[in-house]
Amino acid sequence: MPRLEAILGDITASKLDVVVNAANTNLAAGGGVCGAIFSAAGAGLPEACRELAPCPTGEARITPGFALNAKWIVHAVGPIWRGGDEDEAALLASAYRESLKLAAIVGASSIAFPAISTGIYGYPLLPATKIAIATCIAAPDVLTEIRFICFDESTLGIYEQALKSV
Ligand code: AR6
Repeated sequence: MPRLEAILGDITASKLDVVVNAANTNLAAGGGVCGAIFSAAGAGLPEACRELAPCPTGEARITPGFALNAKWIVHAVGPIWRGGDEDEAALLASAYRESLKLAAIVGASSIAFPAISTGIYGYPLLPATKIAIATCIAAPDVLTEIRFICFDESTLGIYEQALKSV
């Protein structure tokens, strides 16, 4: 099982091998963590993303990290929350699982995730956190370190609580 931890921070500063972006299906720069990653990664990322788009919900794509400290960026598309009856849970789990798969394929050993779908896409934080942790526990063996980067104290509190029962 990988080492799982949650910290407060800005994912663009992460030095782990892979940074995960909470992307949209067009892999275009948006707001939230996606906008921050596009700004910090700089030139090259928009074009790399254009070549890989579209990325359906629940899937992921990988690009270099460009100006980030991370070697790679995995662009994972989580679901928009529509009340819970539109397969959101399975799609969110899939976004995490596909991200882990791509990271393993490039030989990464460490990966940083934001709380996918819980911002602009409106997924309730507690169930999203449980899905993130349950899916990451089953990561491919090469991934030894998985870090959840929480952008605010309330997100960190939920992750810390949920990680206690792992
Ligand atoms: N580092 C870590 N976490 C962050 C950062 C950061 N720099 N900035 C925001 N967060 P969101 P979504 C947190 O809205 O819900 C974009 O426009 C944020 O507080 O970024 O999956 C995309 O292009 C929240 O906890 O992603 C899509 O169109 C979490 O990251 C859409 O938004 C996710 O919030 C995706 O929406």
